[in-house]
Amino acid sequence: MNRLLLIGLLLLTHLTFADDGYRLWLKYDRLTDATVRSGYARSAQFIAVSGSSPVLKSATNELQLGLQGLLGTTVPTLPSAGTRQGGIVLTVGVSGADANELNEEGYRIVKRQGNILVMGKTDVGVLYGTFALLRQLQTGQSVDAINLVSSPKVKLRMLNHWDNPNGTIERGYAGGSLWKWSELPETIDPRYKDYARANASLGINGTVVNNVNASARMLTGEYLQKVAALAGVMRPYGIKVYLSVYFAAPKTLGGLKTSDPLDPEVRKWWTDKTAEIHRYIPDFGGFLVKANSEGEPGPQDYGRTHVDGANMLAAAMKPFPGVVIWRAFVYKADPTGDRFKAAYEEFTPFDGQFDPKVIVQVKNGPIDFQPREPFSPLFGAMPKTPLGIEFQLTQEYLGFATHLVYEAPVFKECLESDTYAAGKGSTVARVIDGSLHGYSQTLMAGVANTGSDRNWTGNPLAQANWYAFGRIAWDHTLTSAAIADEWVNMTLTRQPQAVSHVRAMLLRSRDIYVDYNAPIGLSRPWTGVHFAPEPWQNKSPRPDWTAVYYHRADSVGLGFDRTATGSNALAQYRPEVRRQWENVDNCPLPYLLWFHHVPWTKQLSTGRTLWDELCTRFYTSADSVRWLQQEWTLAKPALDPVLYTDVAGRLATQHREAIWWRDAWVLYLQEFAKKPVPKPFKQPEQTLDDVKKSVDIYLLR
Ligand code: BDP
Repeated sequence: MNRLLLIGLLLLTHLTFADDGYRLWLKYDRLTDATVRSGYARSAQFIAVSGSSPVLKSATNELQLGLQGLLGTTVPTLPSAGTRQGGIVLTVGVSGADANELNEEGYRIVKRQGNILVMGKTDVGVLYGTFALLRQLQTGQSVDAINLVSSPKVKLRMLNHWDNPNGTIERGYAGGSLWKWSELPETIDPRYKDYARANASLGINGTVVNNVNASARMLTGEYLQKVAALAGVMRPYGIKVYLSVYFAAPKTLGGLKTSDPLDPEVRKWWTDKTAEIHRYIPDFGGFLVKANSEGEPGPQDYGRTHVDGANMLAAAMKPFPGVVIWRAFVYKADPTGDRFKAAYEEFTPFDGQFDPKVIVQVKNGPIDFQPREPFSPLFGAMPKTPLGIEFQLTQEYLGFATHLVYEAPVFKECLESDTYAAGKGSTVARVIDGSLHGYSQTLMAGVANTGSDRNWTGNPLAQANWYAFGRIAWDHTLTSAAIADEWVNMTLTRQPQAVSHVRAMLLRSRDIYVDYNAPIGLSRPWTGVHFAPEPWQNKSPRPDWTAVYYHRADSVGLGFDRTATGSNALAQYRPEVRRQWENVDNCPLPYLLWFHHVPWTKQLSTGRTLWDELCTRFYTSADSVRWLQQEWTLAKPALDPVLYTDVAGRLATQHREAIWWRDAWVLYLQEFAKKPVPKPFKQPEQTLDDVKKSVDIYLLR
């Protein structure tokens, strides 16, 4: 009996204290520093809120929840502050100087007449301000003279879920879909609300709930009811719901003879369907379309163009505020072509021809979410078309849920690249936020890394990528380090030493991964599952679905010549950009093999030959995973033990797999380079055949 009691108690302690990661960065654990806590408590004696919209209710509830957790006291809510001081006042509607610098979703937080005022032009602005105030408290900032002004730089900040109606997720590594389609609309999982809270805390205001490889089923009345139920949960958090659509739905679902976008019956079908969607979801966000890409149907099946397809949907959307997001991720099986050039070739001729409701969504790089890519040349080449950007949070090419890769530097690197589209300073960020070409439809999308795992993202540290995406979509000038600091403080620990260890890990993680995976501008060393090393892979119905197509290793050297002597993809960039990359002698190393076929013996800017440089990177990066492990251990005393152990296990696996990658690359490339592994590194213990066998086994079904 006593034993049982003891086990029960132990279990209870475990349940109470173990951090399962569910609360993400909205943990609101009690502040341990009593002075800080009582300082905050003096400024948060009440919450005054005039108005009762559902969004304001969300703000008030969140503030109460947060203060209750952080301060340990229940804070009363009043309809107005009256003459009282020492509280937090949520106010919709700003005028005069307060209104300056604020757009419709922005907020201003000031200390005035003894109260903290959270103001916005709209209730959603106040909601974002509330989360910003909570962030200040969570990260231990003073609120005595608080003065914050912030407005989102991009209008549509959204997650793209690649979730299927059968509950699976394409490229999902954190369990099944969040959406329990079979239970909807009757059963509303409380998790939907927590998802909405997490997104709203970052300013994410849109969610595409289904896969771009869309099922027509999502457009049936049955599913629209389910989607409407989700929209009902999202609405009080300022989030609109969008749908990916299957272009051939008029035929497969509507029973028409064609899905030709110029056919009157097809146009009517979409017009009626769009109206029907709005009967279920009056504030529907819009459509996301993958057309004529990787086998998906599209207007080209009928001899029509992307413009015909997109504008047809835009016409159907005309009576409503929603948008049509048309993806530029297209490439054809062209044995002589260069996949790098495909999207630019297909889309630039249409610049200026899309309906104003259309936004063209472009992946950050020209190929496909590789560990490191140059920015897509489309960003510098479509001044008359609103372009949105698409990043991938789910780590399809970044080691799934095992390897640690903090992606803020991936986003920043692309956004800070200069396209020179309108002279120096024409960064991708300024194209995307509309300031360069003056468009008002602006969009940043992240392919979600969320799933049904209790901690949402599989690897608990991958939550930082969701967080970073949202923060950057709101304000692309935030630094990777500042975002990492916020996230670690809010999510893992506020102990300064531990924060600095974890911050260091996050900030170096992407470069470490790149160096054992695809260093110096290599890409796609894998085919099928996008995880195991397969640089030798040379068989496929399409040349651009082999690994050798991308790295072009031969007895002379390595890399894809995209200069004028090769595919000339570089000609798709402005001359200023081209000049940075076209000369093999001064092309920055991160992009070298993207643009040049470099001899093994060529001396690089580091003083090493290409072969030696590659080996140095493969070996030191695999060793650096050990460093990640050490940093994690140093942070251990300040971390939740369950979370610590979870991540420690993943890092150990990452180390083993980094060596797997290193050996695969070194042994494979050595066949061409015919050189020894340079000292002090040692020749791998296994042979190329050993590694190939291990990969074959990994890929066995
Ligand atoms: C590729 C993925 C594939 C997606 C495609 C896309 O492997 O699953 O459907 O991108 O973005 O990276 O459409």
